[in-house]
Amino acid sequence: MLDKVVIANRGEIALRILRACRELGIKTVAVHSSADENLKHVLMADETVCIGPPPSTESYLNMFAILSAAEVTDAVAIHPGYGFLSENADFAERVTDSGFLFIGPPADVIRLMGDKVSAIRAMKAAGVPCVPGSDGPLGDDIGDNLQLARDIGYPVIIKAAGGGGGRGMRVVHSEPALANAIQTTRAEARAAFGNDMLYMEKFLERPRHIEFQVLADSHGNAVHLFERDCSMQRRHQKVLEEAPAPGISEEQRQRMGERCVQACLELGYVNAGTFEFLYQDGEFYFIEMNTRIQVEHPVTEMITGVDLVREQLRIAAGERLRLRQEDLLPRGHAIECRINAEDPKSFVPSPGRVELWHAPGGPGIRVDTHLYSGYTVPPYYDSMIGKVIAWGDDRHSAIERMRIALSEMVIEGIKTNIPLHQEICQLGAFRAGGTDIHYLEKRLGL
Ligand code: MV4
Repeated sequence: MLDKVVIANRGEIALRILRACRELGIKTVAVHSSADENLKHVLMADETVCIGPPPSTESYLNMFAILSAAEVTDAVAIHPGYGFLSENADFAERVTDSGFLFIGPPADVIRLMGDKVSAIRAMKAAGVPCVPGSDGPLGDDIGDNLQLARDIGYPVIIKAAGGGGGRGMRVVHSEPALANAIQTTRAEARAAFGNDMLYMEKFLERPRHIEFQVLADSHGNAVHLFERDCSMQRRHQKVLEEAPAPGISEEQRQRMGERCVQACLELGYVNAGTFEFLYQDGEFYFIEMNTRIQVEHPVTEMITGVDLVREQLRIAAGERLRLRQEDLLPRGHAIECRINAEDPKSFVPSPGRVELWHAPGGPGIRVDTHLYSGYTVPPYYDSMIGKVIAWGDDRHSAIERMRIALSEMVIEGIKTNIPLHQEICQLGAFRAGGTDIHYLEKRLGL
């Protein structure tokens, strides 16, 4: 097993990684900004290194500082968590070139998936269904682009190859708007990503966001761990996730999972990964692949019993997957509520001192958080302070357990979005299941 791992992240995921390391007997190094000396995992880690001032550009995004910390502590591997440098191919490359293991896929696979045009091309080649679209980058000939949009059928969506997660895209409803939309999106993409490559897809108007979890080892073995429904979102920020996705047949789940596994094998994918799909009118359409552990990984853990972060560490250590596809059976239903330090109505961040914290509990309740009474949530980072996960025999029982857990939870001193989650759990459309990606924003009157 690995001897010592640098945890290149903060908050709940850093604590989650630390716990997985402990279980495997791996020593931990917490690297943190000067604003994060009191983070729970920093207090718990075997060693700590301050890597810079509060702004993440000077700390959690500072590759040299993180690599230096790995060197001085004699660590063997770096776990990037999610966000920050987790999907930065140049970082992965520098990690391995410096003689450390990167706990994620090879740098060239991260790079391939980071370019959405090449990602879609690879998926199509592997037999994964994609959105009808341009099959490559858009050229500058407006005549060609008009013909392409006509063939696809309006509305279409123009996306930046370097974008993803909601950045760098524009919907076009009719022919007269196309030329301008391409021009504007290209200029934005050049400024934001230093890459002005664009592609075009049919715009799906009422999709759900469903993603498949995979694990692949470095010996050519891969499994899928079914899907999550992440449709409950606001401004591209997921609010609540669940597994399995309501209303997906066992046959379709198996078929899509198998295609994702096949794609992993063809890509030379290693470690944990997620295939993101839009799902509409009974069909799946691949949009992007995430090459990291995700915030919402616990719902998959709850229905499969697999510790995904432990698997990431084992895979990075060169172990073979012990999981066999035929042994993986989804059991029950899990829901995750992301708890943010923010005003539940205006969504304005609400950092500050947590005066009182009481965790919910009971059968089927899991809380992933770095919160403790007396902890001060700093203003510099993402406002997510934890996640409550409820498991039940079926979806209804998971929702009821979640409602009780939310009502038990006490966080005083800062505002949180717990009231929003309580409201969602009471909504008829949510309780029925299968709401689309626009449901929450419409419901909130945005
Ligand atoms: C789309 C789409 C509809 N049609 N592509 C937004 C984030 C990025 N991952 C892809 N996104 C979308 N791509 C086609 N062809 C609608 C979205 C979209 C979305 C997707 C997933 C979750 C939330 C979303 C919110 C708005 C738009």
